[in-house]
Amino acid sequence: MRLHGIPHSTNVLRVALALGLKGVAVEHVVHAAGDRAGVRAVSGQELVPVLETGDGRVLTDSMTIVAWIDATWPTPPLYPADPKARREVEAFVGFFDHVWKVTPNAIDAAPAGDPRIAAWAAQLRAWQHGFDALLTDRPFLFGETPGAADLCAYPFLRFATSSDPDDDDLFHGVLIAHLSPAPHANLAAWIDRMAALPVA
Ligand SMILES: N[C@@H](CCC(=O)N[C@@H](CS)C(=O)NCC(=O)O)C(=O)O
Repeated sequence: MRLHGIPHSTNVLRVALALGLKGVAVEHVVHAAGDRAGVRAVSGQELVPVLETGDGRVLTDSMTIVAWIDATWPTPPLYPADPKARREVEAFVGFFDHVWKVTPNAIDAAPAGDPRIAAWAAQLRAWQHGFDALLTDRPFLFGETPGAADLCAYPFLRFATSSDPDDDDLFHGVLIAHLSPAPHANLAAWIDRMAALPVA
């Protein structure tokens, strides 16, 4: 299998964590962030991650790939077996990708001084209370073991506590500027817990 990415990619980290938890090895193909020709040649589109599964399939979209990994290597499970519990995790993933992520992207796209930025930033700070509450009395967002919700959110929320000095991605700069775990002790401890997980 080959996993196509770019340096510091949040969405690629989701897949690398899923493979790491499953103990599955992958060959990383790292493209320059500014040159997507190789990604386009493999997948017909420009976003990473792209996973070549080794049997002729080419998968795109990080959480689609995570669901495929979970179905292909069921142990340890990333989605709950119970259908209602699975639906809750899928709803979280939908919220994160189609609601939460819109906010830092909007800040990133807005011109400096845009009056809406303060409200978006306040929304990002407020959502941290929700993540912190989900982590009350349990180590991971939906239970005792890391799962799809954790893989989905961690690569973004980790910017509350750490960043790579070589990472010049402006979107990540928005996360660094507007996320802060203080006073969210559960969230900060979860970020540390997630950072210790194996990454393929
Ligand atoms: N929904 C996609 C989003 C993928 C995505 O936005 N990837 C970023 C890297 S983390 C990217 O390739 N961005 C390039 C661009 O926006 O031109 C997924 O979850 O995989």
